Amino acid sequence: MSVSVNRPSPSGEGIRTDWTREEIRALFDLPLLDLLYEAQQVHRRWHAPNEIQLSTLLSIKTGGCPEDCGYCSQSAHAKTGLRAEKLMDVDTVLAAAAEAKAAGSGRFCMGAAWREPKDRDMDALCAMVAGVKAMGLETCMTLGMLSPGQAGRLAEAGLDYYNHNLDTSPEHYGAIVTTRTYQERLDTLGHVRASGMAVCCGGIVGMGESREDRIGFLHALATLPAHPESVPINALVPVKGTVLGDMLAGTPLAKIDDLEFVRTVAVARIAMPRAMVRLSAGRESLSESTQALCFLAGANSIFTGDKLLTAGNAGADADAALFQKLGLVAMTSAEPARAAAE
Ligand code: SAM
Ligand code: DTB
Ligand code: SF4
Repeated sequence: MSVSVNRPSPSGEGIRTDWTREEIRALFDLPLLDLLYEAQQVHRRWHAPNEIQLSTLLSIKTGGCPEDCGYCSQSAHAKTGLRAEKLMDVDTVLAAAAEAKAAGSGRFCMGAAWREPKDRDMDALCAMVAGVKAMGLETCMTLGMLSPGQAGRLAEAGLDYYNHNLDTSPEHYGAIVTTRTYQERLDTLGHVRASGMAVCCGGIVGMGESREDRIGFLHALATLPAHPESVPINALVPVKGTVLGDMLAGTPLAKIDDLEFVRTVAVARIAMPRAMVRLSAGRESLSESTQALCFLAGANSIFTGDKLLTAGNAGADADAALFQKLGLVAMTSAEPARAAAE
């Protein structure tokens, strides 16, 4: 089957939200080198090929989450021994943001282990957003589900991006989370979009899902009313004591095949040309060569620092060495370059 990939004009014409599952499947089925060639062409039309955005994560409220996401160390249903903490105070968050900026980060992403924020937390959350933004950093939060009113308040405080992942295909979702529905995730994404904030929405591969689930996952993202501006692709970090960490421990499924991960990144790039495609959790488990292939496939953002929210991450030294070897530079402007398109 032939696939009409995006050939976007500078105005954004040609960006498609009407992808069929068959078309997404056909992209996955391309010979790897053809897929990478297509992905790299789309990438160069919309993004500066050697610039990577650096983001830093901070867990502002750790552990004790009532949701039962099977991958998550912070779920109260998991037996990970993680101690539940209260919401951090604003000054501590701002000190961490200042450190991230000094280390070269352009974006600061704050995550909370909540089903949804309580209205009584909103003043502190808005103060965090305003303080981080005043430092000249791009701001992102991930706090669980939001009501329209909460989304509006965060947008007003200056929140640039809200992260809320679909995580997997609609069909596979029920095997991963039972305490909320796919539709509830879509509803929150709608509230975020309506508030004017940019959407950061992606998911996890390597949870024992099938190729068809990865197709369904990217199809769901690429057919949202508007593409997310940012698409994090996480490789499962198998954490002992979580349902998925324990289920996959010692099985051949424990780690996603490297080239299947690269394919997933490439299809995301082709289907959503303007999005920042973010190599997120699990990057530590990818070799330098696999990461290089991911950048070739169109990934253009990474998390820096030696910690994600609770899991480890490739530290700044390893990333500096990788950038040096590959000739990559940190993106200086929050707005991705669109040199080739303009
Ligand atoms: N509680 C909020 C929520 O779930 O919307 C925000 C925090 S949650 C940790 C953000 C995302 O991190 C999840 O949607 C999931 O995609 C990713 N994540 C969490 N644990 C992970 C793991 N062990 N491996 C890979 N990705 C993970
Ligand atoms: C996302 O998709 N990946 C980041 C961000 N959104 C918040 C989080 C990854 C969390 C990895 C597991 C942990 O650190 O506990
Ligand atoms: Fe809670 Fe988010 Fe972890 Fe799910 S992914 S258990 S909602 S912190």
